[in-house]
Amino acid sequence: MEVSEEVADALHCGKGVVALESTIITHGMPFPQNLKTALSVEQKVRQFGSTPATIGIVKGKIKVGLSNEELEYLSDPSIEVIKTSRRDFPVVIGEKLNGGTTVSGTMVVAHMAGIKVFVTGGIGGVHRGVEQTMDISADLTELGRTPVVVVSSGVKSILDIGRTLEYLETQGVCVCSYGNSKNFPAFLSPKSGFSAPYNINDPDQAAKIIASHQSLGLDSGMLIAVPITDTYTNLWEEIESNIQTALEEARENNISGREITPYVLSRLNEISQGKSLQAKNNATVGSQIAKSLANYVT
Ligand code: PSU
Ligand code: MN
Repeated sequence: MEVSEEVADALHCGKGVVALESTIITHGMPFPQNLKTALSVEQKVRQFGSTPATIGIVKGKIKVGLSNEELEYLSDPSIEVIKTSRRDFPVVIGEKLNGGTTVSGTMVVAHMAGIKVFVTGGIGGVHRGVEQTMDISADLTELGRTPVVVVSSGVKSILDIGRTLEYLETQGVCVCSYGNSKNFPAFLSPKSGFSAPYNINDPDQAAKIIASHQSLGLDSGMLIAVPITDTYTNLWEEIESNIQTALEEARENNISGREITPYVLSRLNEISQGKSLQAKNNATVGSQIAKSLANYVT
């Protein structure tokens, strides 16, 4: 594992550090939007007082704090990159391949590096049709076993949101909505029809709760769900019908396993616009939380 100088310094000085994933770059968005979004998310983290640490794997080396050149390299659609969750590390590292780390993969590395807060757009969840496929994202079990706080928008509506929340409860994950309501957000809507068990109102309250989570030594993670703040909400109904179409298409084309999330998302252009907006909004909140946590813990 190689930690960049900037990130190592920030960790050493007890500054706020925010981990960022790279699957969103390698398997989440088309070029050049992927690179642009990655850079502007890092910029947001800096603007609100913490240090960004984008995590990924370059030629078998785990990087904590990818340089701009490395970000450019991984963004290039012509190079081969493996979508890397916990299960994929042995092969990606052993065979010296490139890896875009998912939420699960990024949590594994963030924890190794001592980073407590991780910001992303949306996490994986229980897929619709789980009764047939048993497709439950490794992100959920990772949240159950790795003590990292994940700040994300609500779960995408390509997933089964109710079952995702049930599964997080089973895994012992503390789930909190962020802002002024207990509504658990869906990715492009402030409401999913489900409630989060807890609500957090500001960075200081988040830091206080995270600090007590840490002092108890619970091995599980936490999920802080930030609702959308913008006007994409009105795309909601249109997106729902597009999701149905994309899921049917995926079934007809026998797309399953780790290919399903990137496939369905690539069929939904509206989500792609919402995505960079959400990532930036979450980066703002996550940076403030990490900064506040740094003060709290010292
Ligand atoms: N949700 C998105 N965009 C993404 C992902 C999820 O809106 O790019 C990625 C994240 O990296 C997440 C992963 O961890 O997909 C989940 O994949 P799966 O459903 O195969 O577990
Ligand atoms: Mn899956």
